[in-house]
Amino acid sequence: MSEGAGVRFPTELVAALRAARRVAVLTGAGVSAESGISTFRDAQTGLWARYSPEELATPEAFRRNPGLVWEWYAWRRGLVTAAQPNPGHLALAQLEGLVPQLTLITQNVDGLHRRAGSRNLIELHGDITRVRCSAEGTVYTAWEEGSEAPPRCPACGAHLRPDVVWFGEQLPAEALERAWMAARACELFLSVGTSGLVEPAASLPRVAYAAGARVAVINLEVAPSSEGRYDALQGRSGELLPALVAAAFA
Ligand code: BJW
Repeated sequence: MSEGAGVRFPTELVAALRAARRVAVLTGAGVSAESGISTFRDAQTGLWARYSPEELATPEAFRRNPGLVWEWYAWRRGLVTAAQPNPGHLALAQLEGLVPQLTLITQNVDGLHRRAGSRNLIELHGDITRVRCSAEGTVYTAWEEGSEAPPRCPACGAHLRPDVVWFGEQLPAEALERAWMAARACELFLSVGTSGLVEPAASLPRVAYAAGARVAVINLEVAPSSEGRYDALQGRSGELLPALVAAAFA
């Protein structure tokens, strides 16, 4: 075992991180939990406790009740704007400067990796701080809230919607292609803070493993779907990621 910041890691994993020329990292909602953003499958609190996120993050929900879905995203946008990157985000940004090529693939829509300084970043599920026209797809980074929810596209008058990927929708093709290439090409793949339930992102660790990469999973709970083939590191990403970087590079 090797140690970093008081945490012990398998020596082979630390050596693999130190030696790797290409590292790919997949993150999920767990990496932002320590920034105070609830994970997707946590019980929701307060105003939104009676709604299931799975039922709101769909095109059908938006068609049925655009005002409700818009307000849910507006509430979440407020939480994200007030949140700060945590030591897990910062460790991944630091790691990008320590390995020859690091590709950070995130399912999160909160922008915290970018705000932490990560640059080679693939946002698979979009960005909650942007909206787009639900009819013609034009993306807006600023818009008038007005009295109506959702507001209307200034160009065509259709409803604006969050610029995120809902269930049943295609992921951005170029982002998905880049993520697949990074998973196939890396020597080490880290999967951090994701339940691994949502496809196609959930397949990325398997793609990397099948292509010969070492795969490590960091999760608060016993690593989901690691099937004994992966290094399973149980704990908070905000503690384990800085400790892993320290173990390999301090
Ligand atoms: C910590 C921690 C700490 C806590 N430290 N850890 C193949 C088979 C079956 C179904 C499908 C399939 N291919 C496609 C589908 C359909 C569907 C799908 O996957 N369904 C499954 C539920 C079965 N996928 C899609 O529809 C995708 N589109 C697609 O594939 O198009 C083609 C197609 C369509 C239809 C059929 C077939 C093909 C689109 C998926 C879009 C997902 N969008 C969302 C919403 C984004 C906007 C928003 O935020 O509102 O993305 S859903 C939601 O889940 C969100 C997340 O990014 C995503 C993943 O969740 P994540 O990040 O894993 O969060 P949690 O909460 O689940 O887990 C958190 C984890 O962290 C837990 O494990 C904790 O233990 C851990 N944790 N604190 C470390 N401090």
